[in-house]
Amino acid sequence: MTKFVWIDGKIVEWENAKIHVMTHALHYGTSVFEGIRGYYNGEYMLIFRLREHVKRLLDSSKILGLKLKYSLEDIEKAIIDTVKANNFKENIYIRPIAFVSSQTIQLDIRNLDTSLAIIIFPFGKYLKEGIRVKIVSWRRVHNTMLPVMAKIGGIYVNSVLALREARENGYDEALLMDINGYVVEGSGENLFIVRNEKIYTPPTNNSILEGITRDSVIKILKDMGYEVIEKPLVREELYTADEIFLTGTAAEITPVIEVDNIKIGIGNITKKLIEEFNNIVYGKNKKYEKWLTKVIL
Ligand code: PY5
Repeated sequence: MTKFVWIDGKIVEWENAKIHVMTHALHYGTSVFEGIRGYYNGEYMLIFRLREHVKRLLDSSKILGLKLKYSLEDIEKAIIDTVKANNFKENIYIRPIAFVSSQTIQLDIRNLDTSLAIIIFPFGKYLKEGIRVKIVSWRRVHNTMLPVMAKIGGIYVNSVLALREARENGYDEALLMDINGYVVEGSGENLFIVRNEKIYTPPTNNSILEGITRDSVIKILKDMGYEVIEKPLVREELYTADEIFLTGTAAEITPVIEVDNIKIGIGNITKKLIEEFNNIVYGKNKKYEKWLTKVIL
């Protein structure tokens, strides 16, 4: 359905957005990417927290050591141009990806070429409303092993294996523990729990991706008058939680209804938060308008 893809400064037709099999990133996972949502409100497209996503793409590139030829402003403009070119009048997902594009087996990437592509497609729900999760046996790679704060392609093998284990056991999503046995995040989502009216989420030094939805949700909850505490979480705190939800660009705010076969209710805080989040992303809350980039189609 997508007509146009942006690649290295040009907008090309979907069929022509191709790379060679010897591309470095295909062999070694040397890519960094973003996932961004665009919400269509019937009149125009609202891109959620575009600047923060592009900034994280640049930070990920810096951590991996990719030399991008484009500035923050260049990439923002390229994304907006690609949104306009495709002209989707429905909700979309935006996937910018920078990757080592040289055709070589060399591991030394210092002098290799980097390409940037921007792919856009219509996108609805990623997970169902109310999911069953399993704390899987694969551990989240520790940030002394790989820089998990960067959204690097290769690191996602960790998520792929975790999700496969959960799905093969009949669950919808995986939760991973870190090397120290703290439950830290989902295969593609950050974790929040509500216990005794307080809200907890693992801190960024717990080998998590520093989610932009996580940051948004912390701000929204605080504005709603709740206390949000960043602290490591053990399995038993999840089993005895009043509410659990996952956050992410794809997952948005997804309530968890079961952890390892233990039932958890969808409570009022989660419900109120989802309602508030939906208002915000569709531009119905003036206070958070700064999070939205309006694109007239
Ligand atoms: N943790 C991991 C491992 C993630 O992959 C993601 C996002 C998040 C947390 C949440 O980050 P944010 O709120 O900034 O999106 N995952 C991607 C997404 O687009 C890919 C999912 C398939 O949601």
